[in-house]
Amino acid sequence: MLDERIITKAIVKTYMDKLLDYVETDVAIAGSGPSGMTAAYYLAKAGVKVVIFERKLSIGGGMWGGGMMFNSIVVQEEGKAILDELSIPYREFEKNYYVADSVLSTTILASKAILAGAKIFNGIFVEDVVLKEGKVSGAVINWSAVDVAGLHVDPLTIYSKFIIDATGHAAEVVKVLQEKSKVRLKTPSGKMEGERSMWAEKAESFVAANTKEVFPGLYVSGMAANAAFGGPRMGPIFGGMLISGKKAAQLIISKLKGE
Ligand code: 48H
Repeated sequence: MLDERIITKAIVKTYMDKLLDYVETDVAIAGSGPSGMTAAYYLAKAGVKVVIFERKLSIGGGMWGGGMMFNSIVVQEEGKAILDELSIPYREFEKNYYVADSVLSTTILASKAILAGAKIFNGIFVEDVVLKEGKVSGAVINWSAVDVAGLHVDPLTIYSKFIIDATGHAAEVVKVLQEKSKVRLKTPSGKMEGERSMWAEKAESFVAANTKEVFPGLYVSGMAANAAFGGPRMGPIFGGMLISGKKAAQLIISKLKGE
């Protein structure tokens, strides 16, 4: 016999316990695209307490869709090591061009991150940050459904030693910080530089180089790094997203260790 009340209690209690556990965390990541999930995987693997808040119900961001909804992704030589490390299958198309199934890549990446210890809260978005004494020290979160319905409902707040803006092209966390607090970012102009038009080769090296702290306590990864620091887009080549996520994790791990 199945008791619906027990099903309800099981879901509500475990969810609330999980959420309460993440009111304080080492790292909060906004967005579960490829860079955010890669960062979460490497952070969790290193024993860092990490949570992802994802606006949509589905994880994966722009990875599912491959290029123009042809559901394959391309990864170049530099990113291949991460595919190998995650045991994501691929085949060589031409020298330096490896092709992977975008659905399998997304699901493996998500499961590896979660199994390594990262928590994902989907259907929740980061709408603002906690800014105290010149440092970003938490995330202000709300249900995506509240936003979609246009309801006037105040958010809740979690504390986090570091935040990664992995929200993709929009760099939403950097944007809200700039717009509300008029802070000077660590970009050339002190403001968000904005994404530039397609140049895959340049964009891929740019994203790796510009995955870094954009403001005390706030890191950027993936397309948010290019949007913040003024890099071009690269289309459906995903090596840079994986490398960027790994780099964001490594930078934060070093900071947490006080290196
Ligand atoms: C919580 C949020 C919020 C918010 C957005 O766009 P993504 O896939 O991000 P990346 O940077 O890891 O990967 C980019 C890649 O997918 C891509 O678009 C490429 C390579 N484009 C090149 C080109 O030329 O076009 O994922 C971002 C995720 C999404 O799932 C959003 O729903 C989510 O972040 N998100 N989550 N709070 N405020 N804003």
